[in-house]
Amino acid sequence: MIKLYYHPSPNPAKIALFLEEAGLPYEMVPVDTRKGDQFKPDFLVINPNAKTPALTDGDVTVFDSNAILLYLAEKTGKFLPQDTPKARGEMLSWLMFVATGIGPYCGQAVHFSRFAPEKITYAINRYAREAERHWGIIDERLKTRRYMLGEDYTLIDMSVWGWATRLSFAVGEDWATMFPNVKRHTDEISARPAAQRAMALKDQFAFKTEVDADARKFLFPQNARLAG
Ligand SMILES: N[C@@H](CCC(=O)N[C@@H](CS)C(=O)NCC(=O)O)C(=O)O
Repeated sequence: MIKLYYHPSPNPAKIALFLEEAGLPYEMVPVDTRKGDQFKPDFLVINPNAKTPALTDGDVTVFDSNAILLYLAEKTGKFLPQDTPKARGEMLSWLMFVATGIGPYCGQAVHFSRFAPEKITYAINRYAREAERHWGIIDERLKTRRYMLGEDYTLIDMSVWGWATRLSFAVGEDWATMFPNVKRHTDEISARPAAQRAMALKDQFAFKTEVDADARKFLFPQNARLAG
């Protein structure tokens, strides 16, 4: 049985969506990152990077959301583009674009605007504008295509959807006006029954919601070095 190490946040959401879309049986294992579960020795064996999501499938262990999407797509043969070098090159480019651009810039935009102990105008602007620039590229692509790779719904759409559902948090309330094609794409995916089931996963466990002083210690352990 596949085990999904899950927290209700953007990167694990992509994997829950894939598992639900593919109809793969799986067990959700809660990792409450606001309570420090990501640093428990048993979890660090699965993901030495101490982040969610991670997945085990028998004796296979995979961590990092986009690696997991590719693993599941290759395992099932589902939600992949055509098996040609051209289509595979396109798929890999967009998967890495999400992994190295969308995810990190949205994450840092949220961090500096909402969680950093000091409001640093330069950092807030740098990450917010870069997050916007990356979403602008996705929006432009979706202007002429129903899905990221064309007419077929693939793992790339699921990868984009993870952070798209948190865009108001990452780039602000007017995200839908700024990125109307992303809005159309996100709404279409969110309405799918599999996405509804993926979004309901968080209700199976009482995850901590407060980002209080204890949670900050686990989420931003490097802040301890600021004290001295
Ligand atoms: N590159 C990783 C990033 C994973 C990540 O940052 N996960 C967040 C949730 S979206 C997390 O576990 N945060 C808790 C922490 O940083 O301690 C991926 O795509 O899976």
